[in-house]
Amino acid sequence: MLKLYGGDRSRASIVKWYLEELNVPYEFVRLDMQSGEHLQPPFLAINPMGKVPAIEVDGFSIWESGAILLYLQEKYGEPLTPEQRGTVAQWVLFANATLGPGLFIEATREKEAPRLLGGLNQALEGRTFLLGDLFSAADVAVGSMVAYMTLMLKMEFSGYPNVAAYVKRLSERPAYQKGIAIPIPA
Ligand SMILES: N[C@@H](CCC(=O)N[C@@H](CS)C(=O)NCC(=O)O)C(=O)O
Repeated sequence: MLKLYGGDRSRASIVKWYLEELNVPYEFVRLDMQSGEHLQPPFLAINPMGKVPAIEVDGFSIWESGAILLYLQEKYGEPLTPEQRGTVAQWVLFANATLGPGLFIEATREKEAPRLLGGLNQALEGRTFLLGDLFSAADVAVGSMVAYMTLMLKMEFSGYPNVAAYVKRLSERPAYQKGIAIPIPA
């Protein structure tokens, strides 16, 4: 069975959400990160960087939440066209390399928020999900980032109505509730 390695309140929730969406059976291996279990040889053999999340399946292991999402989409998700795959990769990379750092780093937040959230708001115009009607790993990557912003930065998206509606829509999904488990205020 697929093993998902994570800690309490870690980015493993992102992967958990997507595994629940895909209905893939998995075992959650909770590492005691307080005591540094993620820095011990057994876990370093899975991820030499000593970071979670990581997954192990059929003797194969992979880490970095974005890479894991893309792998799971390819292995268990609906077949996508090359253009859809490219678009999913674009949003997953945007979530982890641009949106997260731009908004979680206090020094850049004020400058980056209008541009990044404004752009996301525009991209969501007339769309249910980032690929249109099809839910994908892109929504897990971007959706979990905006959910974390709601929870950790107490951000509200009142100036970005499409983003606010999108976050609410995602948070109502049963798989989100099992994985991320962050209530989004009404
Ligand atoms: N870019 C990585 C970030 C991984 C990461 O920083 N994970 C944190 C937990 S959320 C971690 O393992 N921290 C432990 C440490 O740095 O010692 C990803 O998205 O997977």
